[in-house]
Amino acid sequence: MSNPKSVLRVILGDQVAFDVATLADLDRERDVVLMMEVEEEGTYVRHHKQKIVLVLSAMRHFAQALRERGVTVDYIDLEDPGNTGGLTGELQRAVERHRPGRIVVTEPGEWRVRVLIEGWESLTRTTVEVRADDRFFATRDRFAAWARGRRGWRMEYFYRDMRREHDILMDGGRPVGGDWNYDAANRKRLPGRATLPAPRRFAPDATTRAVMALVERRFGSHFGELEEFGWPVTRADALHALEDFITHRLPDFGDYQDAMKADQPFLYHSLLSPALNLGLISPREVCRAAEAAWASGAAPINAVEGFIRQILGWREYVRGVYWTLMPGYAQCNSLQATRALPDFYWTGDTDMRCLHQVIRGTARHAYSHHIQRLMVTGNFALLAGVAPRDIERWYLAVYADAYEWVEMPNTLGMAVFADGGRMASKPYAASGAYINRMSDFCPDCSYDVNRKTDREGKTGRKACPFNYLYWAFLIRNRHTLSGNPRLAMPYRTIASWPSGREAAVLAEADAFLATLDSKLEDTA
Ligand code: FAD
Ligand code: DLZ
Ligand code: SF4
Repeated sequence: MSNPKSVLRVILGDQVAFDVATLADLDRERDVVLMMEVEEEGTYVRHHKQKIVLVLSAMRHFAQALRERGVTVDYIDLEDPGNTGGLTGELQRAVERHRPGRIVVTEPGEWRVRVLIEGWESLTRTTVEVRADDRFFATRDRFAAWARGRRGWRMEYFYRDMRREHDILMDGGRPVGGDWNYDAANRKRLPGRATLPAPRRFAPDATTRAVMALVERRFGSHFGELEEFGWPVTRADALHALEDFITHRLPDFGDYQDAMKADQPFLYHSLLSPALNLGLISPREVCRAAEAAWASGAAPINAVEGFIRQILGWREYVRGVYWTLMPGYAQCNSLQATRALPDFYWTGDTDMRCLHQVIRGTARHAYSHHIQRLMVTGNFALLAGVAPRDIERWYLAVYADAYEWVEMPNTLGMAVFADGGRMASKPYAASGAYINRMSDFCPDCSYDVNRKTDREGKTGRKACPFNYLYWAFLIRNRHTLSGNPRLAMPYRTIASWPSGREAAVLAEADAFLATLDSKLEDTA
């Protein structure tokens, strides 16, 4: 029998928050919360096993927490008989079961799911209310209003507006400490003997262990390992993770934000993105906790401002870029890059130690920090001319924190410059010298970071591929990039080269890139 007054409230996997808009006016007597484990959400890209465990375990814990608060939850298990495997199929079945008066859902984090939801009303003949996701500082409309009429979008100016509007790190109308940005102080290399604080990890409980077994059974061939799973899957765990970061790592976060170290993927980073993106903690409480650490003298301004900028600035900004430019954004390819993703992105099987380190770390933890993503795997894909869609799907598949709204602009805009500069003012292209400066990867690599050409030198090692790939990238994209004032210096360097050098660099790059293609053919 139809129940016209009841509401079916749909909670998606990355909406496991008591304060999500869907639940704002929940009536415990009449309403039903619907949560659906479905095969399709684990396979539309073949997610890292840890990401699937994280989302399903967080969903199961949240359903339990809702039930403990007296809420009726209709929870669809992945292995329930009759599970159709898709969100829409499960919603239709739930509407037949409950015959609600209306359906309420909060806007999803991916365009793909938004399109699904748009079809729900006509499919189910039930009114569907889609609510704005107010877990962010800026609504989509707020970003659109900021972007409207601006010729160039730059995160820095959006961020300053956010600081003012939300009164974070402000002293009246001025930024605390006098500056908006302390980045110049935040590019230190790690001292060789630094003792690193181990971040708090969370041993899987019975619920998580059951999901781990399920994921091995159903998604066993996906990329990644489960042995070191330690992500927070409940709000209580996420709050402990926040406290652990603020106390033990935030004070040094700024100094070593860009540093990399072999076998140390975490350094002073917060590891909070998986919990933030699921909704276990809110960006507001994270920023306020960091601000309080500064106010009490527990952490310096360069660390606290640098950290808050990542969340109040970058995180909000990339979401605005995504929703403003989709769906066309997914197809952008301003540098017309077409190479297939090298196979070693899935295996880590490469002599380039930096890439090996980052990809192996990704397989073990479903995590790598920002500079590893941007300046190692991203930089290589940019220099090698990997097709944007290939590398973008890779980032969406391999990280525990990956959802299109945040992953896609970071990849297409920041890492591979496929959007022609909507996100970043220049490509983040760098030679081996950058990686050598910011890490300890190079001394033990089978390539020589100090050699520029492909022959062996005194060390018996060949030149670092990042070196000639960097110059070949600039030469090949001269037509598109040479007018960019921020690239004037390297183009002046190329102009000063003796004749024949350009051709030699291109030939070296081609010879190296051909080895990647032939490996792909071998595995095809
Ligand atoms: P910290 O270094 O401790 O930073 C604190 C928080 O700031 C993060 O938890 C995150 O919420 C936010 N943040 C930092 N940098 C960014 C950024 N550039 N964009 C948005 N938020 C940011 N982040 C994701 O959450 N999901 C993704 O799928 C994702 N894909 C990325 C792909 C590429 C190619 C690149 C270059 C970056 C990507 N990032 C993504 C941004 C960033 O790398 C991660 O947010 C960060 O590494 C998460 O680790 P952490 O929590 O320890 O971050
Ligand atoms: C990532 C993910 C996975 C693996 N599984 C589910 C699921 O079974 N059910 C669900 O509601 N959500 C899942 N998710 C998260 C969704 O993919 C996410 O909500 C959308 O991509 C929108 O951001
Ligand atoms: Fe990477 Fe080159 Fe350094 Fe090797 S030498 S670790 S390839 S930057």
